Amino acid sequence: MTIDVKLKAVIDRFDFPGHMIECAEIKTGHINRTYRLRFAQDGGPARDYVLQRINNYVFKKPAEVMENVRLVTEHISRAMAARGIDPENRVLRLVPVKGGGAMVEDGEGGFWRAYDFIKHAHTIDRIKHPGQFRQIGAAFGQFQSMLSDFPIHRLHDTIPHFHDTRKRLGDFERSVQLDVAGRACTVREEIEFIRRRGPAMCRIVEMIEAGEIPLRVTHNDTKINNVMLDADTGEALCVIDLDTVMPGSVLYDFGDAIRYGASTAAEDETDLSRVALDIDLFAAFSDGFIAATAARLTGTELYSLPLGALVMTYENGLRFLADYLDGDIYYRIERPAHNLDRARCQGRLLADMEQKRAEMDGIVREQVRRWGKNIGL
Ligand code: GN1
Ligand code: MG
Repeated sequence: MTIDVKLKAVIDRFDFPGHMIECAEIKTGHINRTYRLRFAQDGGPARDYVLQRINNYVFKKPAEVMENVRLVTEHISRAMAARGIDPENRVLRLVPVKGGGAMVEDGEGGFWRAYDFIKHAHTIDRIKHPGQFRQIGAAFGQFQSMLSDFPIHRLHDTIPHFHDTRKRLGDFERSVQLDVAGRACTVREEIEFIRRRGPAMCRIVEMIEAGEIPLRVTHNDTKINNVMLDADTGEALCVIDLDTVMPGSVLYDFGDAIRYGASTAAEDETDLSRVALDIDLFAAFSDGFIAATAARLTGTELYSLPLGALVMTYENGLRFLADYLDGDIYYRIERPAHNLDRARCQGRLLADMEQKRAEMDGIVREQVRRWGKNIGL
């Protein structure tokens, strides 16, 4: 095992038991740098950990990210215990740093943290069958429901205005004007696609401002690969990637999960004829999510869940396109036009959701009636 000396120096500062026998990079996320480490202990079984360098271009205040993670994981552990569930292997657990704390500064401006790897589990990038997506819906729904009594004022806004569509649109227009990579003239159609939908897509922001829907503790990055599934049973074990847990709308969590998981194609599919909303997957996720949250959400929130799917698809499309215009500085890319491919794919998916909006609304109304009938809706 050859390993970078700087990385080794970071690893040595965490209080891992035993000695390291493996270190491999995991390349799933677009933001943080992530490694899987394996430690052997004399006489005991090997144990796995996740080591991550927090992207401090994206997260300007890593200490605040860590505090949010600590508070939220502690709260969820208590909520599980109160419900008779053993939190072991179901909640992220931070590895302590030698001498205290949970974060290492590497002397070069990098911040690192480590978690126990959720045992006997994996993540998936594509849904195989609706039942699997229903489970993931239930997991994100329970996450929401277990945090419903969390004192929201204690959370830091780790990325201010993260899902503020209006602010995102303003930033997008600035990227178009600055055009630092000289690409704007090649994506006129995509820019117009975003602009035409601007007013309608700011609806969630308006609802929050008008007090029509409340702020809640939300995950804000509910891709399916942010849930660890049991390797044998496929059961959803643990919600991960808690860096963007902040005050937000439940519509964002529902919507981002649908955007990614209920698409018939990958987020960066280049053959747009393959990109559509799979309505059966939509119904399955929605069923699991609404079953877990109906008792806690308001009627307006529940009936507006489909809007969340459209807005999150729109917002991710505009963010990918803005990053393409900015010269690919935010998301990790694997090919030159990767961000443009991602943006076009989101556009196609959104156009399909617009066609299927009435159907989505009908499914949610029926599920709310079914799951909400005991709560007077
Ligand atoms: C980023 O790191 P990852 O892949 O979980 C991004 C999300 C986007 C997503 C698009 C902090 O998430 O907001 O929806 O890519 N996270 C951040 O795939 O910007
Ligand atoms: Mg992630």
